[in-house]
Amino acid sequence: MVKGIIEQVKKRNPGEAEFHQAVEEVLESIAPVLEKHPEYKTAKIAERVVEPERQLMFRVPWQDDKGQVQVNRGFRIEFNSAIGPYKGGLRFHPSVYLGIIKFLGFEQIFKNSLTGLAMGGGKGGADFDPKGKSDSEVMRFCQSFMAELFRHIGPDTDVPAGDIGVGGREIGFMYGMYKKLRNEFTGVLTGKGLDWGGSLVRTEATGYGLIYFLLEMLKDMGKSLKGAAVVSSGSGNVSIYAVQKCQELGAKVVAVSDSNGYVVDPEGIKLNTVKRLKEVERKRISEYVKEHTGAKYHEGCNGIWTVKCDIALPNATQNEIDEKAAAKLVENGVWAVAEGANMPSTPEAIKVFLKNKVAFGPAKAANAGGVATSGLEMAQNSQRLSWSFEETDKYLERIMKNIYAQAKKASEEYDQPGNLVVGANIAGFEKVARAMYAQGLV
Ligand code: NDP
Ligand code: 2IT
Repeated sequence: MVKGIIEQVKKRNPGEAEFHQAVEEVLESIAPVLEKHPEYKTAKIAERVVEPERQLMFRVPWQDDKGQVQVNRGFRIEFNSAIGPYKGGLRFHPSVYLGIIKFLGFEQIFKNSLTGLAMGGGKGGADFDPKGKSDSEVMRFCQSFMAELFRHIGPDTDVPAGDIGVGGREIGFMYGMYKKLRNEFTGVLTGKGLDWGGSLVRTEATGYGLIYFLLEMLKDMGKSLKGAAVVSSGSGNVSIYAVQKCQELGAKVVAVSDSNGYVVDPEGIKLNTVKRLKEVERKRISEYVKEHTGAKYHEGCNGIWTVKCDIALPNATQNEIDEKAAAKLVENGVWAVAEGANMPSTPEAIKVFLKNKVAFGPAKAANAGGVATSGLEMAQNSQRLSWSFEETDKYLERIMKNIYAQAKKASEEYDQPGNLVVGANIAGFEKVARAMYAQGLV
């Protein structure tokens, strides 16, 4: 039965390979839930959950520093609001098109459900490349983007945040424009600055949350992070704070990357250098070896998976680990993989990990700490209060432990113990399905 739905999705959404991939994985996992609940079949819950409630595409014109007019395309997919307002990030990257935003929005539905907070699923972005642009160009782009998006979002309707290419700077420019157009100071975006409604821990949340989730996986294996060799791809928000937490807990992070290449530092990555290069100077990771001569830079980002490690953390982008890379990691003795990026392992790569009994933490569970802390930012905005770092961090840790427990329990209930892919998909789906069913045909 799910085969037919997958075929229909492919036909109705031609050329959107990433969206097809995400739908296929989730629907195959939840097939037994549909068998157990004939009422979901009659109500066509699966057919409805793969169709976004609303899809917005819009023109984003702006002027570069030379006075030339540029035109980009903006997106917001309001995918599912069964359990809360649409919630999910904005991605600014030249590769962005409808299929990417739809895959991300679809994944977000189940991820947000797993957090236990009241957040529906959404995602947006633009095919704009912030790289090499001046701050003024980024500001003009963000303002133009928000000049359209503002009419569709709101603190109880749809709450965007960051993702690839959208960090504190971009959120600031977009928030300013929203506030001006609506004449309202509300919690309409998360990832805001600490002086104007942001939450402590949001910057660190996805990386920290990933490691809290990984610790639960390791606990069940009787292992720890102490002395473990870790490879973390990317050198953006997720990778930086995952590396920080790993190092704090005694692991040795030996490699990080960006879209051009990767650095291997056998003595352990010096995170302060990475942070300065990436967060402040917005430079390439290749610059790292100028300061640390014991380290080596290699061109090409995917080679990072040939670096020997115990734990692999794909923290850059979708489909960055293919079957061959997974096989190489296994050959080199990897024993755990936890996904900080969204859908970084191809379906074939996941099969390799599961077949070889590598502990595997799937993205929608393992990287939910970012959106969970966004949920905590929304809660603080509603209270007009700010919580302490320790309090927020503890809350995040509790949420990640709970997500692990839910995914593990569902995998056991559905006779696939140890398969957290199936466990997370089922646990995330069940709550959304119950809510959709209860709310009738809307
Ligand atoms: P950033 O923009 O901060 O960093 C992205 C990093 O990944 C950069 O090092 C970038 O390199 C690299 N990268 C981006 N695209 C590619 C590509 N096509 N090939 C190789 N490397 C690439 O983004 P985030 O750290 O926020 O996001 C990373 C991943 O985590 C994404 O999959 C995102 O969806 C996911 N995620 C993010 C959350 C968040 O809260 N920020 C929450 C949950 C998931 P370069 O600088 O060269 O572009
Ligand atoms: O993929 C993700 O979960 C994010 N980019 C974070 C979304 C959010 O709303 O904080």
